[in-house]
Amino acid sequence: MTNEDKRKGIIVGHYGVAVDVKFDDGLIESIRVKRKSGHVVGDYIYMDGNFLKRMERNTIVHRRSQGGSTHVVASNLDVLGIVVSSTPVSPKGFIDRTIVAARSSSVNPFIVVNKSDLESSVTLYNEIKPVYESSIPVFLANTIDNNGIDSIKNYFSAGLRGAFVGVSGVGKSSILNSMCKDIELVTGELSYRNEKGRHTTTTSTLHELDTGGELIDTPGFRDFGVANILVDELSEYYCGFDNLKEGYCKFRNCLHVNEPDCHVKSCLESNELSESRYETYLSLLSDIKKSSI
Ligand SMILES: Nc1nc2c(ncn2[C@@H]2O[C@H](COP(=O)(O)OP(=O)(O)OP(=O)(O)O)[C@@H](O)[C@H]2O)c(=O)[nH]1
Ligand SMILES: [Mg+2]
Repeated sequence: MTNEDKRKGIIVGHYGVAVDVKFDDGLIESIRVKRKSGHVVGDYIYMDGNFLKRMERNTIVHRRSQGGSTHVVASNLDVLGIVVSSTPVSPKGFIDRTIVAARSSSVNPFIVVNKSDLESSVTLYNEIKPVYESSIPVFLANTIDNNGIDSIKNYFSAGLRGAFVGVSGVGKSSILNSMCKDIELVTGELSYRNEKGRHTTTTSTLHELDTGGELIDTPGFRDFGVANILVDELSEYYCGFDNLKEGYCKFRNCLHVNEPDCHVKSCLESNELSESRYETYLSLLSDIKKSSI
């Protein structure tokens, strides 16, 4: 039997020693795997006898945990949805780090500001929108009256495959439930004590949307650290340098810190680049330097 004839599918759920595979004939089956198989939701697989074999990945999004270990969030994505809300608050720099992680994996990031029924989330949206909207899509939505949910569905309807990432409690699972009537993910109240999420979702799962496209719900985490990129790659992916007027730095591997004839620094001096965007870049640069030591 050639590889062409083997049963193929995609991993749609991951449960430690077993994965749920949706085969090309539409059937979903649970298949046992080794605990540290390294498979993730989004992986294309084929069956070799009773064994599941992973095919080469097109895209891989990595995340560094606070403990310093690297995780694969999902594979074979077109887009990555960064979900935030006014409560719980996401860590400083979270959006920028996640954008860099997505872009460095050739995955297009977008932002969803959820809980627009809360005035504080609308304020957050008004802060975020002018910074990012010229580079990536920024949506405002809520799952109470579902305002804004159709725009996210339209975005996916071209047949995109994406994943939602964000801290626990921002409403990733709730948005998925609102996007498709067949999806019934468990959602959880915030803790009364500190208004943080309770890590309700514990495994990643992939869902087909009835209006087109596929979306992976992922467990919330405390922060999204950038992994597997080099310091001189950062400015290529950083959101804020991409719309600067045409120009070149003297050195090809310029880090835009102290180098002479730096185009980014000249844009900063002429106020084309804001101080705060530049400072966020410097803090990401410092994070990446530290993590690569
Ligand atoms: N006010 C308001 N609350 C919302 C909205 N969307 C979700 N919530 C609430 O936020 C809480 C967390 O929602 P979840 O969907 O479980 O959040 P999550 O991001 O999936 O959290 P984890 O699975 O723990 O990562 C729940 O109490 C939801 O009812 C919204 O648009 N407005
Ligand atoms: Mg969830």
